[in-house]
Amino acid sequence: MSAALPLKGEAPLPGCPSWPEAFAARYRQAGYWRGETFGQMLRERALRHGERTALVAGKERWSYRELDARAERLAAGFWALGIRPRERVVVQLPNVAAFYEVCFALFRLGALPVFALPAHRSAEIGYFCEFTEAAAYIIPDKHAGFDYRTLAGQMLGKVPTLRKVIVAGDPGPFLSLRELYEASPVAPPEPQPSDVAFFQLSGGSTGAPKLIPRTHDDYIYSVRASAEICQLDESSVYLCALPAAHNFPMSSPGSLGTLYAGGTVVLAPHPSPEEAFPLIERERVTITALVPPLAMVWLEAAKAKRHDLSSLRVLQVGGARLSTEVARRVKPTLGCTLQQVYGMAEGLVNYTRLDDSEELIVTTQGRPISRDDEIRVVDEDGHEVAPGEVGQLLTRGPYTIRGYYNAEAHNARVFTDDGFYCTGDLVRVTPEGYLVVEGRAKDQINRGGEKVAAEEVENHLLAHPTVQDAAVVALPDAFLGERTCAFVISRGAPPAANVLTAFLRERGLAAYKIPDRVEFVPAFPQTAVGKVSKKALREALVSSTRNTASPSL
Ligand code: OOB
Repeated sequence: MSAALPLKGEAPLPGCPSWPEAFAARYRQAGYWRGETFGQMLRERALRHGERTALVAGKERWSYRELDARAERLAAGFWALGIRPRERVVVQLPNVAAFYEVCFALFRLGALPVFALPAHRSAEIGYFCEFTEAAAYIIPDKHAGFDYRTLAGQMLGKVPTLRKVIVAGDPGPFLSLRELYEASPVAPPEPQPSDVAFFQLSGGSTGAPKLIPRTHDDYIYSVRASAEICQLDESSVYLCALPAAHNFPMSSPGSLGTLYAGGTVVLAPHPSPEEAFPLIERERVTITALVPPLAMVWLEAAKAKRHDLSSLRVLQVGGARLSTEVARRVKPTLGCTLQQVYGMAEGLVNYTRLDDSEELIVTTQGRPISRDDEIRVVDEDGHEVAPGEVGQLLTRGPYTIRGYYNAEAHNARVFTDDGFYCTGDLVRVTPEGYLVVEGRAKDQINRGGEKVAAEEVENHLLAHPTVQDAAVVALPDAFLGERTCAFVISRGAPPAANVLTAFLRERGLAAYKIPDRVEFVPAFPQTAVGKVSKKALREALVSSTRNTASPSL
């Protein structure tokens, strides 16, 4: 595909709000957006780093040249299948090498991956396929005891736009990824740097997850700047232990930042110390990223000193609030620097810097990547609070989206008229300009970094015939930070709690969204204006659970 023609002068993808031209011009002029696409980036890295190892996954070890060649062949294969630029492709792969060849092939073609997580089931996947009118769905055969081909069969039966299911592994009745290698080379038109490259998923707080359109320009900027902040270079070895498709391990700086810098990405099939520690020792991993509960598990396991973890220079922790006590244990236990990462798939990412004082590192969630990340901290009326006071964080900048995909009404609520994204996070800014996350104004549960939108679970509960009303709230938890509790008003005699949780599973809801606890109540406490008071429900939970051991994971 060497003589590819760029798609010149195409209008932006319909339904994807973009930056006003004055901002785009400023971001280009400042050198943030450099007019590069992910397809070009890999091609250029293959020329520069040819035989260096790009990826290590199980028995696979791919050089930059090999990853590039595979992406090129696969792009031709997707083209031969009839997949065209801008068509959406739901990608649901675990931490396998195929994830990257698939991503880069789609990037090169300008087809748009929708990054589902391996934990998603028919409720989520069906929604992504229908909402994006996906043309294809790419899956593993089996992973963690689940056969994705069964799910794909259901999707084909229900989503009219879905034409192809492609399997990385034993294809069963579908197409194998390997077969796509046999297509003859073609030169489809290549996307523009300002085009949307893919969709990330929002943690969300409403009924349905929102889709986040990220462009080559904006995402490559965040990846490049993140790699610089984390001092990645050709000698860096990044262990991808969290799900590869999540924004944190993908871009902060994650696997894409590592590939940008010419380093090596090592994939862990599971983030447990049993899987990860031997990989750190064998591959001399220098940096990795975890959510707080996993960091706690690693710190405990590292005490046994069964593996040589001395190559590790940076442990990033983010996705949910890390307690200061746990933060303080990282350096003494693992002998490496902790880096707190507070980010969001919508854009803004904050990092503590590697040379910050230990006090800043353990007590704050860092500062933004860019001088042009604009930050506002506002009260409930939208007025800026006094410096150091807690308020909701609003942000705008060179890699923060201006709106979700096809979500006009929702966008009007969560983006200000002048384009700031309302994060729903309650923060304060320290005198050094660092952010501390103090809480949340959005109706979401952060279950150890996995985000659960209360309304989404409530809607599924309401579909059960015995449920008259439902309110899902966060239950504080020493290990996960939060778990979910569903308060339910039943019609007549309440069913057993596990009848409701089984019902949610049957509806195809991802396991991490299934309430950890169900409480039946005769009525909900109300706010002064007659809305359900989730605050009162949370307080009732805290007082009733004090002195009770939390259920195990
Ligand atoms: C990351 O991205 P998302 O989109 O899954 O979740 C974003 C939300 C934030 O709005 C905030 O509520 C929470 O997750 N969060 C944190 C946090 N990092 C994220 N809350 C407290 N402390 C932190 N360090 O989670 C994400 C994306 C890129 C990099 C890192 C995390």
